[in-house]
Amino acid sequence: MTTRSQNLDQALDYHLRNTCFTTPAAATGRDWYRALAHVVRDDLAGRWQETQSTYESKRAKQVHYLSAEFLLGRALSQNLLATDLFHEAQRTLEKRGLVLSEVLEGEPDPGLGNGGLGRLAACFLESMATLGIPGFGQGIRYQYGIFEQQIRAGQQVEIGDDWLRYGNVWEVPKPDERVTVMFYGRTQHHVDENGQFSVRWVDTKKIWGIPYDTPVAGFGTPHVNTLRLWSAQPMSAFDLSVFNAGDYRMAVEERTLVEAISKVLYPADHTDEGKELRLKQQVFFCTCAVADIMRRFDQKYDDINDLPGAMAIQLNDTHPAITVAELMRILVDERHIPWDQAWELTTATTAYTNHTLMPEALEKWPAMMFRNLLPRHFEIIQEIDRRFLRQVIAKWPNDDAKVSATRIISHEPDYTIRMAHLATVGSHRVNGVAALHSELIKSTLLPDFHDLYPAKFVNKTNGVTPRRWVHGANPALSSLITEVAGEGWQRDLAKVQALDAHASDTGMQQRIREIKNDNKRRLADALQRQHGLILDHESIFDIQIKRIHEYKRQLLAALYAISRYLRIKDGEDLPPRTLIFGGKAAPGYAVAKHHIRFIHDVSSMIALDPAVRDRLNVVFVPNYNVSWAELLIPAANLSEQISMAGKEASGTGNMKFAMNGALTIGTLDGANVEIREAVGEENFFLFGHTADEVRTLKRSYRPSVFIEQSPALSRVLELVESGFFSHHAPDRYHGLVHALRHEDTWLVCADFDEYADAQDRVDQAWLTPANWTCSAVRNIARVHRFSSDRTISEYASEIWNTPPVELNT
Ligand code: 26Q
Repeated sequence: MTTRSQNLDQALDYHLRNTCFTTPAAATGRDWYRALAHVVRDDLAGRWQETQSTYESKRAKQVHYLSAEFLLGRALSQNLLATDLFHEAQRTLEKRGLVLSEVLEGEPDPGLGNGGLGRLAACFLESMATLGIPGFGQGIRYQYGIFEQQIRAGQQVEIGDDWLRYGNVWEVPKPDERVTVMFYGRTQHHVDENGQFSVRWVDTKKIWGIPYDTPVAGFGTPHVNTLRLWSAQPMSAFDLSVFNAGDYRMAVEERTLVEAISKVLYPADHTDEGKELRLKQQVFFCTCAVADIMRRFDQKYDDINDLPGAMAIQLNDTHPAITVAELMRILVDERHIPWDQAWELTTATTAYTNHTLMPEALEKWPAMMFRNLLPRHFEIIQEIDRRFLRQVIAKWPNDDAKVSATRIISHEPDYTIRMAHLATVGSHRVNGVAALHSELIKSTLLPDFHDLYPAKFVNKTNGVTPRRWVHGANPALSSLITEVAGEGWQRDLAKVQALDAHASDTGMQQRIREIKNDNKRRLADALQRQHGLILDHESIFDIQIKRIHEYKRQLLAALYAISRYLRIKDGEDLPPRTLIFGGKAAPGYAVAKHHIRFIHDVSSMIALDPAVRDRLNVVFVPNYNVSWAELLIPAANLSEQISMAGKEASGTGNMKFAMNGALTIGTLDGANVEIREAVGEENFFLFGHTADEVRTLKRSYRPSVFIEQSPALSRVLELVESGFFSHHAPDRYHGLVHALRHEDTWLVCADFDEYADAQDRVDQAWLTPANWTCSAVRNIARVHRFSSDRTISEYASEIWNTPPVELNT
């Protein structure tokens, strides 16, 4: 009889020789990674096929989650856990003198997303697989993911992320399922012999969409779902019959233009530049997804009225909103369904999630650009708009202001298509991603739409997968939870509540502190190895990791660090802190890049001061990504969630930190509100103006009022102005201080003193370790609601109507 471990060892040997074409003696680290990944892939293959054929044979309703971003993170470790091969792999490699954790680092971190929205999509796919819901991700197979961030002389430098360089073990190309995508051309309007009006879209430019499938393994279940990412390819390879050298060059250039569509992820979050290539990306993957969905539908159904019962389409923000027009085009033009019926089917199938209230992130396409690229879709949107405005006028007769506020194709100041309006009108549900955010959508972002269709608007508070963010990232905590709560908590996070009763036990507290300290050492080791950074693991690890954005207020934390520096210089006895930042700035976002430089300059000056550096260390972790998050979050004592209230739709890092026993310092923004309710206000450091107060204050805000009231903030601003942090360029931060004194759009000055007070409460709490650790345990035990399983169950029952499917095994 062979054991699983003998099998694994043999399989590893097999792939090393026959997939990597090497030998155990000659294999590189990357060879071992590739061989092990193939072993796990083989283990998934049968279950993947079984899952997909069961979904088909049962005609189970499918969810297609359309997203321009899937920020997956590394797969091997998660797939080892899902297949229950992790410990076998560890033992097998150990016998060969290798360390699994090192082999796992041979995998590139696929960064096909910018931040929260993309990572949420990845958590959702994993939860759908774990819950046995027939979920499909549909997106773009970017050849280049989010840029690699390097720091040179304190400043961000972007390097292209050629993540497919060494191949991708997990993806399976499906060229037989390629689809045609059309752009440009013109429309022809006909009346056929039966008097039937019809439209043809002709003279189009056609390209291929080639699907690549990645397995998404459920945890503790045989279900394996599919993420399907589309790659753009020209229809014809260049024409070899062309002898003319100029034509040959043009044919090659043509190929480059087509391939550009899936070449690179736009590295911006919350800014819409209205670039044609991005519009093409969106059209490309929506067209592919809709064709794929209709092909799957046609295989099992022949009555088009069954569509909403067979398929659900979830739009991850407005990036896939063109789907509404494309589905209408297919139904009306290609299947000759009457408009009203087609509209019923489209809206009953589609739902839209909004992820941001930031005005600059709301997508608006110039109407002329759109009409040129998609003449037929433009006509369809005009017709949707015309019919929608009839409803607006019926509700608000003679109200031109309502018409211009709500119309999909806006006329003022210029002709643009407002994608949030299209998505809202074209969906049967519109959801926000935290309770506060969903209220703000109704009251401020889309109030007229809410008046028209109140029942459309719902809330689905975000969640994160405990498999990656606790079980995978924090194995020591995972073992402790299993000891206390029993097996199975990974699939039923509510079980973790069992820890709450032990929050005051000294034994439990000792264990929790040891785990946290080990995680802090693990992080410190990695930072020393990779960046030469030295961290004091006995200090408070105070971490702010997220995209660099003014509304997220990294600047508030940096200014506070300066205040702390001054207090330590003054001889105050403050507990040692390590303030850790990580995050990328959009390459075109000059202010955010300036903030990165500021953090580095502050960090350097503090590090130069022997009187302070043992008590305060400011660290910037370069190239923050999912892999770094997995090291940083389990090591945090304090989680910084300090956005200006009303601006962070939800946040999901906040949830990951709390699950790993960090306490939060935060504003009443996004999901912070619900996290604080869940953990108890005594276990959360609250500060700052509320969203309502922000609105009122902003009417007549003068930052100088707050600066004058605050000796601490005044000193900080004066020191920055003095050029102390940039000796060789003393005016480097004059603009930054000037903006704070005279504008302060993000209320950094107004919230500074309350933030500093909250930080004082953090210090006080830290000085009583029993109380701190008790709060940490309460956080771990009480945030089970923020599992993405809970979120997905709500989407499934309240939006999609997709029950779990049992496999016939
Ligand atoms: C749009 C047009 C052109 C270029 C870029 C964009 C663009 C790209 C990404 C606009 C927005 C985004 C990303 C938004 C985002 O990540 N929002 C976050 O979503 C999370 C998941 O719901 C929330 O937790 C965060 O609060 C929210 O900021």
